[in-house]
Amino acid sequence: MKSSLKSIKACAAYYGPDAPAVEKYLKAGEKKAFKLGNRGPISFNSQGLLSKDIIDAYSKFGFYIFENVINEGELNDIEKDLDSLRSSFPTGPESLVDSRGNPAMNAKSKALTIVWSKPLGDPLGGTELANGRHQVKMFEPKPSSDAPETVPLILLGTLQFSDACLRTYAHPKLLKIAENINGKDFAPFNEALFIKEPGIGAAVSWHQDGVTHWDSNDFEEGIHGFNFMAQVYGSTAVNGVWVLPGTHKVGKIDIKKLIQESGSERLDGAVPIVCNPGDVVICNRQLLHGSFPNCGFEKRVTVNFGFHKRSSVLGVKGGGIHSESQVFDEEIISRRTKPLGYAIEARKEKYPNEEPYEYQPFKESNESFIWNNEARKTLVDYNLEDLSI
Ligand SMILES: O=C(O)CCC(=O)C(=O)O
Ligand SMILES: [Fe+2]
Repeated sequence: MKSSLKSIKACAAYYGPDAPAVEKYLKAGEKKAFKLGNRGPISFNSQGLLSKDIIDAYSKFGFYIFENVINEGELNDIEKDLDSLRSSFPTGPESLVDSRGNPAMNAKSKALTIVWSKPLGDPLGGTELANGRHQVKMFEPKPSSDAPETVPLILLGTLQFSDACLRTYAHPKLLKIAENINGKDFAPFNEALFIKEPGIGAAVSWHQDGVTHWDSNDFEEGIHGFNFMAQVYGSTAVNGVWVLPGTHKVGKIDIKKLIQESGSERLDGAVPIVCNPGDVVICNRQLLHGSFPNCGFEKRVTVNFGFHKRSSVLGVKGGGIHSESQVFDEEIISRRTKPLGYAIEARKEKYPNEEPYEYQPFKESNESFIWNNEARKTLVDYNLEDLSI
């Protein structure tokens, strides 16, 4: 694990009189994170079930770090795609062209594809966006004078923009984990990139992800699903997601009150998710989490993709955050699952010697997929039907 000491100091300096408190908080959080005991390689027992110690740690803390999941070759492919994608981003929120004047990667998208921010800003905190779940605005440090006016923070609908991310989406061990946690008929959620470039990357204010099931009679710790967070460049106390362990079990949290009790946005008891490149986190969507603006020297890009229990989405009226609110019936879920079929085929093509994941619902419905240009076209705007709960 790379030491983030230099970045911690540089980051703290952005906080003026709070600098010593920030430095202390980041260092202590990092230390605590390593002591939790919720990281290690993916491991299944002889019956193919996820090891009990992993399930227990995931349930106890609400997140677990699978080490060394994405190998170097696969990471290189993702990095290449991210670089080329980044170079074809629009020049700003209102623009349809990239920096060379060519149509931007999302010029034809109807769905929302990029969430922008001012550099080191917190675009969601304290707003009504995303159902007001980001209750408090984080401190927004002043970026250097040569920072761009706006920076991308989130890219949505990743699978239509990157073949490498599409293939990672079908990683057989990760899908096996999804099956262990959410059942063989697990359903998709959404896919996104979180982009935090050094010196400019914006904050994602403290929040819990779920919006639909907090008052359900069937409320339980897994009802809003989970996200996989694959780390391309690693993640640190400075640029990574912070979580408050165990909060996925307690229901909806009054974040303003917690911040008041902690005396600042640096919540007592929170820890950063610290990862090497290639590590993949499983993070319960109910866990209280967020990330500070990236005032350090290392970039973070998270390849995010989530899964639900089928019972959490079937017949449920969507939360309206990632897609227009509508009741998710069998047909919508089946349509929204097709990208997984293409992803499995795309992965088979690239890694013919790997045992592919067999998704039970495709087997039952006799559905088969071919990954080609026709299929690629069907992915355009597929995220209009994200199963947002
Ligand atoms: O990556 C981040 O900074 C935030 C991630 C997040 O909020 C999520 O995955 O739900
Ligand atoms: Fe989140």
